Amino acid sequence: MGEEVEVKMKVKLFGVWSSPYSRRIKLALKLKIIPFEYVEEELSNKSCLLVKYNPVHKMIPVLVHNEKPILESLIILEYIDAIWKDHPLLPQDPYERAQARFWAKFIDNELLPSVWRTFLSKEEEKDKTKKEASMLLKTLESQLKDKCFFGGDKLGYLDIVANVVAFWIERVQEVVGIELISQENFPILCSWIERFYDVSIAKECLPPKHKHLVYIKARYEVAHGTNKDNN
Ligand SMILES: N[C@@H](CCC(=O)N[C@@H](CS)C(=O)NCC(=O)O)C(=O)O
Repeated sequence: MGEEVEVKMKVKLFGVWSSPYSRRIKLALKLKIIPFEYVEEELSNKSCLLVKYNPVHKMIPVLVHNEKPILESLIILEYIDAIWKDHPLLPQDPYERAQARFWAKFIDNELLPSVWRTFLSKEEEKDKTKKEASMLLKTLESQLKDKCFFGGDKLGYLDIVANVVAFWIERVQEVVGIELISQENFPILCSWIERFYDVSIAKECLPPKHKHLVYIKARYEVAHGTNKDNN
């Protein structure tokens, strides 16, 4: 018990409830059964601690382990996997590991910006941006081949990175009214999403749907310049 408390004191996660990036870290810590203290940040009023730990970008998530901050969700996932060896997240094979890292960067640097562009696009650009995002989603889907998860039989590193595809895109498209992922167009990806949420820890980590939809709507209106307060 004493040891448990001590470990708990050592690991802190600074995050935001709605962030898919914080969710990656929460999910990894829970899958590895690592006790941690969660600190909810307010991005419009960032805490001194967040700014102290991440003075360069002042962004969440930040993992603090033994008072030392680790930044950037993909780097934090690798750190967690390197420190806590049980329930490995990254593949053990060096080639597979390199592949997982490649696809994680693909999601963050290519797929997500393209999806966001589609959701924010003007009427005349919608078809073009949607086509581009769909192509990138197809490319990602092709990585599943006949596997249950991107990581193989078990939910792993790339599944955690892709959690944003599993819940965020689905919810944003509901708010925005642009259908990017459907059972018809992406049957393999949709089956993966179902399997993802059959994992109880992954389901537990989901932001509450109604609260999340309200939040996405407000963010979308601001980003799209349609918020009444902005006019
Ligand atoms: N590349 C970063 C992205 C994290 C990110 O975008 N965090 C957002 C919240 S979802 C943030 O902290 N934004 C700070 C701000 O809006 O000032 C990661 O993977 O950790």
